[in-house]
Amino acid sequence: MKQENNIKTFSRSELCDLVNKIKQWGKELGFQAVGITDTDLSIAEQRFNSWIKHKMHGDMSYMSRHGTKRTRPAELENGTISIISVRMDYFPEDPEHSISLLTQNNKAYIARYSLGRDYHKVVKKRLQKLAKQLEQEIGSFGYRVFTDSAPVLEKPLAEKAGLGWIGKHSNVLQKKTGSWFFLGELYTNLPLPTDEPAVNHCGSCTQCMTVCPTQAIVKPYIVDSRLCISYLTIESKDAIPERLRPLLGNRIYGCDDCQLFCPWNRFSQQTIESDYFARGDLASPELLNLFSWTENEFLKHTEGTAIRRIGHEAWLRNIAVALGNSLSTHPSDSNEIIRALKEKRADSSPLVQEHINWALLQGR
Ligand code: B12
Ligand code: SF4
Ligand code: SF4
Repeated sequence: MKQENNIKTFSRSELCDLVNKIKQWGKELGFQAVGITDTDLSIAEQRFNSWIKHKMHGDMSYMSRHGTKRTRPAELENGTISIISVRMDYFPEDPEHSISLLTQNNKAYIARYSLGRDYHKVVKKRLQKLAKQLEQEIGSFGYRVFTDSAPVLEKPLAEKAGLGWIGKHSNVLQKKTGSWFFLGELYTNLPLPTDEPAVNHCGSCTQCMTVCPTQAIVKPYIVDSRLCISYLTIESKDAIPERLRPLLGNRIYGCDDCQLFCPWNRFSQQTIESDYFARGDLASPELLNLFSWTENEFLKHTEGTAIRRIGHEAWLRNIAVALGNSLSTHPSDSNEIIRALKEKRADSSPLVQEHINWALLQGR
């Protein structure tokens, strides 16, 4: 915990007033929803352990490394008894444009969450402000802020805090706004009254499972990362398994299909955060242009975005696969693509060369 534990004793009504203020401040700071929950994640813990046991985290060793700290918040931050869970919307454009991009073989599809400023920075900064505001109100208290930055089980916490339910695609979504939002948390040692958990409204729908290009949602609510395009293009440093490459289409960084076609996302709103608007030409970029970037150009164009984290090698690996897919589906556009692939092959790493060789074979 960041601060000494120095809290006075509050009455129930003082705590209720405090929660109302926290929610109000959260909204003023740009969070679309704020909820409170306790630290009991016992059901999620069993599900999480089963997911790890079945090795569905692939090579994300950070998911299995922390023992029970992820599922028992007080083991991660001593003294934690209440968690403030927040939601920040990020969808930057008209969803129809995103859907239409998926069918344009000369364009690249980049997950919509990553087109603007890296959310880790934006959400964390706002949460720090929320904590400071709370501190001004009640004096020093114990807290720590997170957004995808430590072993925290963000989705089950958000569901318990009433922010939305975990859908069959495993993301948190809400009836009025869909799922296009980030989550963040403020762990505290304050005995705050908790909100009611969200109720599941997936019903008999299985749309996300049907549209998933790689069938990564192996059962309702269970995503096998090893099949998920988000994992293959962002988290994995290795070769993309050959049998999955044709299924990636033009998705070169992350994937949104399970959300793009979810009926509840019909009601989603475009974000009001200009930080999440697409930088430069990232919203509908040409594959060949992105493939031509040198490492320095890659670093320059992706500065401040989450995309930068994958590095230039994985970037080229992913685009080579998309170019191969373009060759196989639209052979008439092949000359320029073949030339670009051959040119890049000469000074690429063995990993990228192997993906380029695969791509060239798709044109035959
Ligand atoms: C690891 C990780 C990934 C991995 C694994 C995905 C996954 N499903 O876990 C990969 C790289 C594939 C990934 C991809 C994406 N991610 Co991610 N990811 C995480 C991370 C770091 C941990 C998630 C985790 O704990 N997974 C462990 C498994 C066990 O959890 P789970 O799949 O959710 O399983 C739970 C439920 O399904 C449920 N469950 C299981 N069985 C059953 C059965 C029943 C009946 C029920 C009701 C429930 C249930 O219990 C499980 C345990 O809680 C979080 C940040 C964080 N620290 O929480 C972000 C996070 C989940 N990711 C996020 C995002 C935005 C994405 C992408 C959309 C990015 C993109 N566009 O490419 C995709 C979505 C892919 C998908 N369909 O899940 C957001 C989601 C926001 C939201 N609205 O929910 C998070 C919360 C980051 C953030 N701070 O905003 N991600
Ligand atoms: S992100 Fe894409 S690959 Fe992953 S589960 Fe969703 S639709 Fe499937
Ligand atoms: S597509 Fe259907 S099943 Fe999947 S999360 Fe949305 S409502 Fe639930």
